Amino acid sequence: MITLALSKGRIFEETLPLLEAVGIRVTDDPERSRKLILATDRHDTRVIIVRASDVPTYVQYGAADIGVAGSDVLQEAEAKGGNDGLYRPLDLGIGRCRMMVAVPDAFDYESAVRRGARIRVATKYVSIAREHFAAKGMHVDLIKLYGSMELAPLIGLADAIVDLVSTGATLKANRLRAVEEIGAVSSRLIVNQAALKTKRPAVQALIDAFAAAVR
Ligand code: PRT
Ligand code: MG
Repeated sequence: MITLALSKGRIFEETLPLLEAVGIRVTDDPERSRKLILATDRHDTRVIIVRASDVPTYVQYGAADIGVAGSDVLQEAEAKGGNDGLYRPLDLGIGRCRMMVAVPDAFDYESAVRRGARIRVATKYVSIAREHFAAKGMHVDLIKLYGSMELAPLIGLADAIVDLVSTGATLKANRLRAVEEIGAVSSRLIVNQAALKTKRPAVQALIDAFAAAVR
């Protein structure tokens, strides 16, 4: 049995066409059913639905053989010192966005940087943010949030946020502007290193098929 870990929402939706190209059709719909283990038209392949930030954990421990995770999630886990036992063979080119520093339109970030001011930054990506500001030599107080980062500067919880931006519509709607890019983000295929040995033919065939589907 091959177990593939995905998260609901954009990763699932953008992975589906790739899976079809690989020759795997998921026969359960996670948005309609409450099932967390989804069947496919291959009797030896199943899909599990987990939180986006839990995908690397499932694959790392071998509870899933393979998974799809955002490079943001992988980078954050790595900065925390995790991700051992994970092999990252492929950029799937889906879930593309950018990790950005953003501030309210009225906040003069550039001047705060010049003055060496200590600012408060709210983010889900505390480790990535810490590395980014340390590299700039900036002193920041980091506030960990689990979602809706865009709200934090609007109600005085923070001066700035570190978050993902794709169209920029969310920033615009909340009168925020991006002031710095931390890096480009896309989703990666991740593979359990032990499964690559013990289930080599099936797992390697899947990696090759995904690579062909991406091209
Ligand atoms: O929602 P949940 O708390 O369960 O988990 P999650 O938010 O981590 O999962 P999900 O499904 O929202 O995101 C999964 C992955 O999608 C992320 O880890 C990224 O790798 C990738 N991805 C790509 C994005 C975006 N683009 C994105 N735009 N994830 C989130 N966003 C959010 C962003 O945080 C912001 O709130 O969309 C908003 C901005 O979008 P625009 O288009 O208005 O700029
Ligand atoms: Mg989300």
